[in-house]
Amino acid sequence: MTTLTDLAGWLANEPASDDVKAVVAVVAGACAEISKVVASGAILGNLGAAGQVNVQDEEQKKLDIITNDILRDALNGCPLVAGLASEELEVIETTGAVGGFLVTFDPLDGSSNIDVNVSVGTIFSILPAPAGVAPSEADFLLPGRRQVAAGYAVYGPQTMLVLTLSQGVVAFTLDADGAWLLTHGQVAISADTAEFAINMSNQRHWAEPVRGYIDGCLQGKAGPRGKNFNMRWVASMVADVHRILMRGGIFLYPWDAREPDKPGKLRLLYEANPMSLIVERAGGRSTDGVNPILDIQPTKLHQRVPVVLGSANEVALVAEMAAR
Ligand code: AHM
Ligand code: MG
Repeated sequence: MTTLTDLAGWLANEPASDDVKAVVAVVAGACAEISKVVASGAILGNLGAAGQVNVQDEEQKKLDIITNDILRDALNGCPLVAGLASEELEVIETTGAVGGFLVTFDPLDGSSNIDVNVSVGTIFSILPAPAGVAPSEADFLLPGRRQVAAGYAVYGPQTMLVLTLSQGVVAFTLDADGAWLLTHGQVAISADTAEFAINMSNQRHWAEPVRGYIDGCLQGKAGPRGKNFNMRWVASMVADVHRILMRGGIFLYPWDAREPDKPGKLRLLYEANPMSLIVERAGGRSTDGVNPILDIQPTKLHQRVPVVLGSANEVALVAEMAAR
């Protein structure tokens, strides 16, 4: 059997700064710990609802809180992290450190899938912290292009960690001893695809460009696209995006008329920005329908955004239809 490079070995040759690498290693360690807790499920009595809602008015699962605490404790113990923001926390938290980095995260994405043993994940983003002062909320509101690293862990049949630091996208698989081993040295998203991921039950609420795009896919070979499309929807963004990184595809969580004042379901800082950086670095595209997601200037911590990402040519077509 060939020996696989572990995370530390890979980081040693990555051109990013040692400080960024150290923060990535801390997050990776927390994800390995989360993987164990998630895998233990009912054995540790961790499934089910926590009996409270988060800042977005969503019911929290016990594991949302447990995983949030694991990441929060790990980051608080890292002197290179000045502040953190989580989908599960109402406000930012400072650690007492100054300078270094800010970390935003969704500790357990897809948590509606936990109780039915379907893949869930952790998504994170690392941003530069202001120098010389403790960070405030405004310091977190940086466009996605300012991210110095982003990644996610997917807790599926295998636990995997997907990372981008200074360039490219790589993926590690967690072994039985808790080591992250490099299994995918260079991840690239195919430019074309015949597979889309969207929650079809919202079809009646979509705006015209998305309706028109999906209609074209559904008409198959006889329709305007001239080919048959397949549909996949895990309802865990990490799992849907992971599939796209492994074999191409397009993922859409568009604006819809159910809550006309909300620009989408997914959050810019915890979900859309890190996933968009990963997708672009793997050769794919990402848009809110009008602009590249990575160019959006955030105005609020828990800001939501419509998301269309994946295979470049397919995402370009949706953007073109939206511009018509
Ligand atoms: P969460 O962060 O509270 O789990 O919500 C985000 C999830 C995404 O992972 C997924 O793409 C989407 O919500 C699923 O939404 P739906 O319930 O419409 O299928
Ligand atoms: Mg989420």
